[in-house]
Amino acid sequence: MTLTPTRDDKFSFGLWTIGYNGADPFGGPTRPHLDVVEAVHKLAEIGAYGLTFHDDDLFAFGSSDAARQKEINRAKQAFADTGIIVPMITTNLFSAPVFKDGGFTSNDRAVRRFAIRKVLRNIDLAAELGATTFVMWGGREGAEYDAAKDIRGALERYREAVNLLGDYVTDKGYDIRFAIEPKPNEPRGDILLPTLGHALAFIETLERPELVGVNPETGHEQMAGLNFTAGIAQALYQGKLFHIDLNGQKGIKYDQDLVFGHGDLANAFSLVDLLENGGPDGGPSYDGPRHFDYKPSRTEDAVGVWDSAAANMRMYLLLKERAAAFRADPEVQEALASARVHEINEPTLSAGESYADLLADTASYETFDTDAYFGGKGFGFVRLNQLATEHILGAR
Ligand SMILES: [Mn+2]
Repeated sequence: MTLTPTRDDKFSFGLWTIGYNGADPFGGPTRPHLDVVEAVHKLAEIGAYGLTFHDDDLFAFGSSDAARQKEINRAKQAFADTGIIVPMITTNLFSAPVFKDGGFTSNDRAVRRFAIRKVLRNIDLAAELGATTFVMWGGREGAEYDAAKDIRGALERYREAVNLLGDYVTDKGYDIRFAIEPKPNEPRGDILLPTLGHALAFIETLERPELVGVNPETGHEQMAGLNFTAGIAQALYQGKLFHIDLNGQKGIKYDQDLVFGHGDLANAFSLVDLLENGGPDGGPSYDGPRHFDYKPSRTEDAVGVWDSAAANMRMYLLLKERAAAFRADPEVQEALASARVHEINEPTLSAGESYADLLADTASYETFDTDAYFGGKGFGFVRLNQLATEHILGAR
């Protein structure tokens, strides 16, 4: 297995990631602006296949039509020159002051109408550039104060907006699906649809639920103290993993956007194992972009930016190689069998068996000796986890 990224690995980066200038709430930029043409050429050079962006990453908010078109044309030329594609586009409904109380769910109706128009314009651009996924991160859709936001009303407005977008892509015949990106907080005190589970439940209320899935981000789920791999497994189980944002986070604190694997390494390993080996035939369970939504730390210079971009891809490939070694290890296979991991896939009732049959089965209850059943024998999960950890460390 090679550790050199190729286009077949489907690694993509947001323009706002490599283009992050280092500004944070406590200090200004530490790096100059990164031009899109340079970004595209550099991404092609290091082995990525895709670039993603918010409208405002490419052309400043409020740009004239001519200025907007000029930047689109420059980017298109760079895509044509390098073969870099645009798998996903997203709309910025959070930076401009007009969105200070949100876009789709601002208490102000005129802002909500403006927000939908901004998204529709960007969907047209997505279709023009061949993007098939449209991500919706509602960073300002939320509140700091319970009395300031009618949550049920806000969810209804969110639903109204997403239903309208579904009508739009359907009427236009666009090959575009939507992916909601949950986040619990930051920049708002509390954000609507704070976790993957909230988003999955919301999607089922939509008029076209088949058009809408999720774009979970490692750090966002971990900010809520949740297990990212387990959440991704549920999104896959429900056929809703439309896109994924990979990065690193160290526990419940501000959104760190570290390099993938530089946060919870063990969870990053189980995630890559799930994505690459969790399919029905033991192959990949997800075939979309491996998209990095990280930030090169504010301490880094231009060399550090590209070193960190490359580090994301190398971490993914290293973990993919480690996961393959884990799966191929006979001792791991024996430990998995001994831990009875695969037995969870056996239905609890036999084919054709009813609850009446279960009630009539005295061995299942009346004579089932719960005290003696395991005979003191354990599952061996710790041994299995030790083997996984040794593979992560390269000790096996
Ligand atoms: Mn983040």
